[in-house]
Amino acid sequence: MSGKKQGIVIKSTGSRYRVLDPDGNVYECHLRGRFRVSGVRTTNPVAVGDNVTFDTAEGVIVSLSPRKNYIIRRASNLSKESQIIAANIDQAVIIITVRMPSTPVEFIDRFLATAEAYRIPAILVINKTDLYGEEDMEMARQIKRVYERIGYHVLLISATEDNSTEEINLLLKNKTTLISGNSGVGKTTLLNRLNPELDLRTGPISDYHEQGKHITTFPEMHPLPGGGYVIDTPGIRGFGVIDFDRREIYHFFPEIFRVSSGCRFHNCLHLDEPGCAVTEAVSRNEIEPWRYKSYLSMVLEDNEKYR
Ligand SMILES: Nc1nc2c(ncn2[C@@H]2O[C@H](COP(=O)(O)OP(=O)(O)OP(=O)(O)O)[C@@H](O)[C@H]2O)c(=O)[nH]1
Ligand SMILES: [Mg+2]
Ligand SMILES: [Zn+2]
Repeated sequence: MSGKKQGIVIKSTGSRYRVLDPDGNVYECHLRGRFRVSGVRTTNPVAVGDNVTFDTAEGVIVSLSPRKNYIIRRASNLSKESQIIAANIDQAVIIITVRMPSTPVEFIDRFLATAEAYRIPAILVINKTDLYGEEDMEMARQIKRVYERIGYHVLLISATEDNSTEEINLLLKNKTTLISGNSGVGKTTLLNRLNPELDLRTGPISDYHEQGKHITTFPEMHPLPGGGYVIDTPGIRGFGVIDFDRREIYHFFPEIFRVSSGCRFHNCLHLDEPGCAVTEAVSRNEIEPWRYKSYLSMVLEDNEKYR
């Protein structure tokens, strides 16, 4: 006898799907031949975070509920196919580290701009504070000041220490949160801390390269003990890359957008136009110069190397 159930997709590899039902049972499912989702051509028509109806006996996903949002990444530059990283996300956490490995601020800014473009609220988490010397700590505090001034929530934590994850616990409660950040910053370690039952695999950092090794290979959703879900993602690829229209990028830097209404030209790109309120704000230090630099690099540069 076959029964139909509602569930949420917690893992999607493109051919196999793991589905969690409301009672906490997990089913291995697949899609039947011609399952189509209108609109996007993707390598995985059903993604982590999708709400689905599935047949428990056959392990077949039969229908997909409409999505609130989803994040995509192009499979490769030339390919028209995209991978859906996750669907129905309430917020994103970007984990960065000042040391072991050190995250370039430009990475933070690209990530935050992408989250803005998707209209997904982002929280910045600076991890591994237990490893920081005085200088590293000063850098961490400066990053915190800069991004808090823009309006982001910023936390300093150490995922390996008991007492520093209470605040983040509260922020994640009852929400679906995408966890992103470069390989080795401690995404999976943090999830293990938040839900010790998970016991997920984490990786060593090689001292030589100070880089992680992409231990997590597919996005995967995990329940939190207090309610809510977190989606662990593989390294930098965790967050989708948008094909930004260069004329729109300033919309995704909130502090730049705020002052841009004062620019003389309505189509100002904030490069070197006369009467640009943005470059004036930068010269008065009202906009952090590194943020403006990140903005410039996104407008001027080929996005290729960030894919
Ligand atoms: N000292 C210290 N080490 C940490 C902390 N968080 C993570 N680590 C270590 O950093 C290494 C990498 O952690 P992971 O959790 O595997 O990193 P990840 O971000 O999941 O990496 P990928 O899955 O490759 O994207 C592991 O050896 C962790 O033990 C921390 O707060 N302090
Ligand atoms: Mg990981
Ligand atoms: Zn301007």
